[in-house]
Amino acid sequence: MVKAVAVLAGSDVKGTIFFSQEGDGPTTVTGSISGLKPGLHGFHVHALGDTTNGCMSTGPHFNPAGKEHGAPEDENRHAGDLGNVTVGEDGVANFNITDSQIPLTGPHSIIGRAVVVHADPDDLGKGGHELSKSTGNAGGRVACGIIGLQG
Ligand SMILES: [Cu+2]
Ligand SMILES: [Zn+2]
Repeated sequence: MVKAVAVLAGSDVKGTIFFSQEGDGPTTVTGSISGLKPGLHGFHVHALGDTTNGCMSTGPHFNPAGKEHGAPEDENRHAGDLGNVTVGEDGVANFNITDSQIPLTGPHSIIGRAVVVHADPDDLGKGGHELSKSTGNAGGRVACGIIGLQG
């Protein structure tokens, strides 16, 4: 079992996101994020674990296969496309995601990259906006954390 964690520590938004993978199986992503406005918020793995310029320097969505932006269940998606998290009226999102394209080992490992939560919903590539096929038009990067190995 390989485990990883990312801590989101913004001015208002806070959260901890846990990743685990057994062998070559899918990766489980669980966590809680607070301080967001209620509704859907885009949630992705971005390519770089670089926060020298805040979340802006984490690069684009992790996309080792050179595909278009999509929904987690789509064949044509970025590996980092985890869809949306749903925030309740209390400003908290709790989630449990299982995904096969974000391994914690091997050449396409997400260790050392970043997880980013956005201001707006991810349209999953289907919104018809000029940004739909690259970012899901999910708006600003509200909070991010670098994915690091956990013992
Ligand atoms: Cu993103
Ligand atoms: Zn994407």
